[in-house]
Amino acid sequence: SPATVLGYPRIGRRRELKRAVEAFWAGRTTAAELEATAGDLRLATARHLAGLGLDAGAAAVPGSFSFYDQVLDSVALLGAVPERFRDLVSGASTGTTGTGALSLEGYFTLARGEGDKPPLEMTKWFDTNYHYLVPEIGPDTPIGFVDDRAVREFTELARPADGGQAVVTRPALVGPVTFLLLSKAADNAPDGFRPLDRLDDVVAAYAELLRALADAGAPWVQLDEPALVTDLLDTPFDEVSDAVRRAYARLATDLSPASRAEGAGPAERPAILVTAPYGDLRSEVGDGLALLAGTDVEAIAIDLVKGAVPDGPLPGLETKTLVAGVIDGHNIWRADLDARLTTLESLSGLGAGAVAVGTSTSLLHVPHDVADEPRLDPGLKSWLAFADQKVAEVVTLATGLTQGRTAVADTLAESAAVVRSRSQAPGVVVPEVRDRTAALTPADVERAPYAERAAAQQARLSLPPLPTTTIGSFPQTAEIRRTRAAWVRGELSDAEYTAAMRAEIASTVALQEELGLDVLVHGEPERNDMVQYFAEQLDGFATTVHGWVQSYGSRCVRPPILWGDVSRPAPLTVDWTAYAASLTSKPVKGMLTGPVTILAWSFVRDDLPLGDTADQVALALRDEVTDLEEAGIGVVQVDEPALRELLPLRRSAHADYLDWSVRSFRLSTAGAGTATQVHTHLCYSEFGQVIGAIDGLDADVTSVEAARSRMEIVPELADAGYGRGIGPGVYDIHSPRVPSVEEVTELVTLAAKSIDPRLVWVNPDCGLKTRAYAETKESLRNLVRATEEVRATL
Ligand code: THG
Ligand code: ZN
Repeated sequence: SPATVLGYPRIGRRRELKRAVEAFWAGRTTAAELEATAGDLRLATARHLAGLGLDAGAAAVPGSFSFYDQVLDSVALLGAVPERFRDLVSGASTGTTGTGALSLEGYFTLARGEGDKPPLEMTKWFDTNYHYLVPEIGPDTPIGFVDDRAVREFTELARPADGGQAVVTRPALVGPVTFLLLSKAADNAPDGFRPLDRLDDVVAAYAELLRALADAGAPWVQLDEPALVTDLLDTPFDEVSDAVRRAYARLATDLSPASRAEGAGPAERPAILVTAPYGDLRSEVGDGLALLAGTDVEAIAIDLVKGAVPDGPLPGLETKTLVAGVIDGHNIWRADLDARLTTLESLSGLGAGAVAVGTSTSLLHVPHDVADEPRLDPGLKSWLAFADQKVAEVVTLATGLTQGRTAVADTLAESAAVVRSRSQAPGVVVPEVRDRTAALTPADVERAPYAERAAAQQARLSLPPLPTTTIGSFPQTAEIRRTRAAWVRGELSDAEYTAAMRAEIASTVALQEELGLDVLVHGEPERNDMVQYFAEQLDGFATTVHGWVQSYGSRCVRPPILWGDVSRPAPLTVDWTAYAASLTSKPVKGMLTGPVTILAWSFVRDDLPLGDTADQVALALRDEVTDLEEAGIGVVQVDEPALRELLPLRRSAHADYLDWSVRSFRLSTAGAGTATQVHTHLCYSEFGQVIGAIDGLDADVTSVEAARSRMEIVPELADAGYGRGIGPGVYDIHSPRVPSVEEVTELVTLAAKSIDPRLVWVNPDCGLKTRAYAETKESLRNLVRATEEVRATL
C-alpha cells in the first residue's frame, strides 16, 4: 500500500526560502538567483522525502512548493490578474508558455502591492493560521493556461540537471472549484456576478495544464478541493456539487488518463488525486464523498482526523484509490499507530479499489523536524511528530497495512509506549488545575450590569467623549529586536535587558502624552509574539527554537506546544504595565491575549476537549487581571483576534464553539471589579458570522478592524443590539500610508451616526508593531486632531 503526504513545508528547515525571497525584495539578489535557490531547495526537499521512504518513482512526493502562496500560484497559472496590475503582464518573461504570464517580480507585486495599488486581500485558509491571497475574478478577467511553472518544476526533479537521484513528484495545485469559491468578485463586476460563473474557463485552462503535465511524463496530479468540507463559503451544496461534476467531467472523463491510454495513444492527462482536507466531506448539507466517488478521478484523499470514518460501500469507489488521511497534518502529536492501523483496516468495507495512507492535510502547518529542537525536554520531545516524523509514520502504516502488523511490530510498540508515557507524565494532569475548573459556576462568568459598570468606570477614569487609544503594541524597532536577540543569546544580562525595555516603555509613554491620547499603553516592546510571550511563562506550554510555520508569504510564527494542564506560576505582565502607569497620570491599559487566541495560535493537546483547555488558560488570565487591578490598573484589554479563525467549518458545530469560546473569554475577564474597564480587540475577519458572539463577550469596549470597510461593522453591531463601547479602527495599519485629518474626521463622524456617539472610541485598526515610528507619530497626531474636531461638533 503506498504512502504519501498531501504537502510539505516549503519555507525550508532554516527558513532558507524566507531569506532568499526577502533578499530579492530588498534588491540584493536577482530573479535568476532566487529561482536557483528555490530550485536547489525543491531538489533537496524531494530527495529528502524520498530518503524518508516516499516512493521516488511513483509520485508519492508532492510537488507543493510555492514562492508565496498556493492560491496566488493558481492566479499566476491562469494569468487571472486584476485590472490594476495588468501592466505587469507580458509574454516576454523567460520560461513562460504564453502571453499573459507574470514575471516573478509581478507575482510578488500582486501579493505586496505597489505605490497606490493595493495588494490582493489576505484571509485565513480554512480553520488555520495560514493566510492566502484572495483572487479577484470578473467577467472579463483573463483566464488561460499562461504559466507552465508546475510543468517545469516537475521536469526539473524528474530529470535533474545534476544527473543525481531523480524524483517523480505529484504536482499539487488548488483545484478549480476551490479556487473560484475562494475568489471574490472583481470590484467592477456587475451585480449578481459570481466567480464560479467562470468555471468553464478555469477548467479549460486546467485541462491544458494537465495535458502539458502528461506530455512531461507526470503520472499523477493532485487537485486540492477543501471547499468541499465547509459550508461557510456562501454557496449551496447543490451548486458546489454541480460545479464539481462539471469540472471533473471535463478534466477526468473527457481526457484519457495515463492508465487507460496504454496501447490507445498517448495519455492526455495524469491520474488525478482530489483531496478534501480540513474536515468531513459528509455533513447535513450533503455527501461530498459520494459526489467525488461519482466522478472519474483515480483517487480521493479524505481527512480522517477531522472527519469521521465513512460507512459504505460507495458506488464508484471500487475503481479508485482512497488516500486515508489518518496522520494529522495540522498538529504535532505522535500518532497511536496501532489505533490508526485499525482505522485503516476498517476502511475495507467501503469497497475502494485500493487504500493508500496519507496525512489529513498538507504538512504546511507543522515545523520540519523534531530533531532540530535540542532544547525541548526529552520526554516531551518523544511525544512529538513534526513533518519528517509524520512522513515516517505514514510509511510505517503503509507497511503495516500491506505486510501485516508483525512487519512493523517494533514501531507499533514504541508508539504505544509513547501514548502511555504521555498520559502518565507529571504535568499532563494537575489535580489543582482540574479541581479549579470543575468548581466553576455560572456566576464566575457574570459581571455587574453594564450600566452600573459604565457609571463606575466613568467616575474613576473621567474620559472625554470619543476617547482615543491605541490597540496595544508600538513599533518593534530593529533596535528592540536586536536587544532581545542579544538577551536570548546570553550577551545581555536580565538587568540590562529590563533596563532597555523600560527605557523603551518610558519613551512610548512620553510620546502618547505628547500626542494627547486618552488611554495609554506600555507599547509591548518586551513581547516577541502576542501568544508566544504568554506561552513562555505559563506552565503547561513549551516553545521551540526552529519550529517555524509559514503564516503568510515570507512571514512565519513559532506556535507554542500546549502539552499539559495550564497554570500561571507568576504574574505575566504586571511589572511592565505598572512601570508604565508610574510614569503618567493618565490611565494605562493592561494588555493580555485571550484564551481562544492563545489556543488558536498554539499546537493544542488532543487529550482534553478544547473548551476545557480554554478554561484553564482563562483562569490563568483571570488571575493576571486581578494582579493588574491590585497594581492600580483600571483598564484591561483582552485581545481575541482569532475568535473567527476557530469557527468550525460546519454550521452545525457553531453553537457549541461559540458557547465555549465566549464562556472562556468571560471567565478570563469577569473577575474584574465593576470600576475596571474591560476592553477587547478583534481583527483579521469578516465579523458577520460572529456578530452575536461579540455582544456575548460582554466587554465594556470592543475595538475592531473597520477602516477598509468604512465602519460597516458599526451599524451591523448596533442592529445586533450591541450597546457598549465600540472602537472601530479609523485607519489601516497594514500600510505605511498616513491618514489625513479629514479622512479620520469623516470616519469618526460616520461611526457616531450609526450608534450612540457616547459609545464611540477612536483608535487605529490594529497594533502598531509592524509600523515605523515616523508614520506612527504622524498618523496618531492626525487621529487626535480629527477627534478634537468631531468633539467640538457634539
Ligand atoms: N502571532 C501569531 N499568529 C498570528 C499573528 C501573530 N497570526 C495572524 C497574524 N498575526 C499573522 N501575522 C504575522 C505578522 C508578522 C509576522 C508573523 C505573522 C512576522 N514574523 C516574523 C518573521 O517571519 O520574520 C518572525 C517573528 C519573530 O521573530 O518572532 O513578522 O501576531 N502567533
Ligand atoms: Zn488586530
